[in-house]
Amino acid sequence: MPELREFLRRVDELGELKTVRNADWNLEIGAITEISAADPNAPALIFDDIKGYPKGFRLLTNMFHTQARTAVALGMTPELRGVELVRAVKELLSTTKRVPAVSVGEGPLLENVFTGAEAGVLRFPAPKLHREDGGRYLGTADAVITRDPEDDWVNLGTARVQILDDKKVCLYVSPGKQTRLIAQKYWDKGKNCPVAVVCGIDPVLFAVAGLGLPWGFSEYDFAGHIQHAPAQVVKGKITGLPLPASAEIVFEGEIPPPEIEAQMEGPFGEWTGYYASGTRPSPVIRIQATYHRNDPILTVLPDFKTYPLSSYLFLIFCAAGLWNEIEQAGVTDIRGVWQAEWGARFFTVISLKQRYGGHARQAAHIALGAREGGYLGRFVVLVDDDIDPSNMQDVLWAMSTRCDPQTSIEIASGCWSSPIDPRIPPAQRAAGDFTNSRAIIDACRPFAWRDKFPKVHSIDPAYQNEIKSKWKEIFK
Ligand SMILES: Cc1cc2nc3c(=O)[nH]c(=O)nc-3n(C[C@H](O)[C@H](O)[C@H](O)COP(=O)(O)O)c2cc1C
Ligand SMILES: [Mn+2]
Repeated sequence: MPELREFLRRVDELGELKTVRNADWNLEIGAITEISAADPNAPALIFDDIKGYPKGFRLLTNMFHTQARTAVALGMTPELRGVELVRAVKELLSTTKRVPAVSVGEGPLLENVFTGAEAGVLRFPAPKLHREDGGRYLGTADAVITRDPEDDWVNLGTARVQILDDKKVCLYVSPGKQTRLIAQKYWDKGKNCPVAVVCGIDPVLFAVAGLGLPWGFSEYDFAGHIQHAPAQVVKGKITGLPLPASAEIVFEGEIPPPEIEAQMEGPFGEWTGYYASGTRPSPVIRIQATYHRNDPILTVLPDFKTYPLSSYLFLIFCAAGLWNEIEQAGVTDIRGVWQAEWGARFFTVISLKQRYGGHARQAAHIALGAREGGYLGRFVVLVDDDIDPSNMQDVLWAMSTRCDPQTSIEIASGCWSSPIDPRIPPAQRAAGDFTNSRAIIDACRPFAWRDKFPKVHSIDPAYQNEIKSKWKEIFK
């Protein structure tokens, strides 16, 4: 899948694109998106004629709200669903090759370039999404581009970007993220870190910028692998960083060491449905250049309590990555991994065909200890292979009927969480301890007496079809 605009054409063909006119960036775009997002089949929304902005300066929300759109964005067939979609992404992730970006002289991104006094971010209709947000966010569905000054590779990571004024933004980058580790290398030498931020972004680049790749593995190279074609880049005029040639909106600048300048970032309504990370002094970017295509599209990914997971993209990548991590640890017969729409990484389900006593628990323990899959979780539910892990009705039935709380629930503590975990107690938060506990809920039939477990009664598919065709009028 190449450009955002091509993706939108395909989404439109599926009948999943709607245009909204005359909305205000101040709360209305957020509210319209929040109300529409309560419907699991909500279309992608293109906002145009945004109050105070020229016609054509557009904004996109609900990009990956359905599994069909997520599949299309990844160049897959829109019919893929649930575990099958996770399996396809898992294949992509496990056959990783580096496909380096290629430099091109020209690209639509260069249609409008502003440097020096002309550069500024208020020309874009950045929304204030939720009432108590600390301000307008230009970067939500974005990628922050930096270059490692020692090993000379280019990193892309998604991090939220809040506007301070026309020439300055601040960003929230969690400890340990590569974007932060790279910036720190410049800061340690007393230098400013050169940076570019893409905030009107192609779907695949957005997908990979949110992934945890190994140190030294450029997300550009990974995007090339996923889209089966190298990413095309143009050279940034200020930083020399490679910018995606078909991006909608990019700005360049530098991040001074936080000892020199830091500003309060947040609060921001997070994907958990809470304002958990609050406000804290954060690095700023001094803007030096802005780029945009004609009639640019700002990509926006707001999160809401009514449907906290406003993106299937990350749910599916996360589940696929965890599935690979479990298999790489040598645990076989995993039939599917899923993360609940209403809990995302806090609620993981693993379905497997049990082969020996302890098999299911092994899978769960790896889920807790895995580098990516083990981050920011809470519940890991184990189910047998007759349960579809992406079907919460099935999963709750298995939990209700196969799990004995006293013997089937296991608790682990001191696990890797994050400041955005709303359940970190205040004193622990103040002490900078962002660990939490996890429950493994074993909802598999106990292996030793699985054959004595009461038989399931449900209609078999063949008889079901026979009855359906015999009584067609009833089952229309
Ligand atoms: C939609 C979305 C928003 C995110 N926002 C942030 C953020 O504001 N700050 C942050 O540190 N990580 C955020 N993340 C997680 C990082 O993008 C993710 O951990 C990524 O692997 C970081 O890449 P890096 O290690 O190359 O910097 C977000 C991820 C997604 C998908
Ligand atoms: Mn990275």
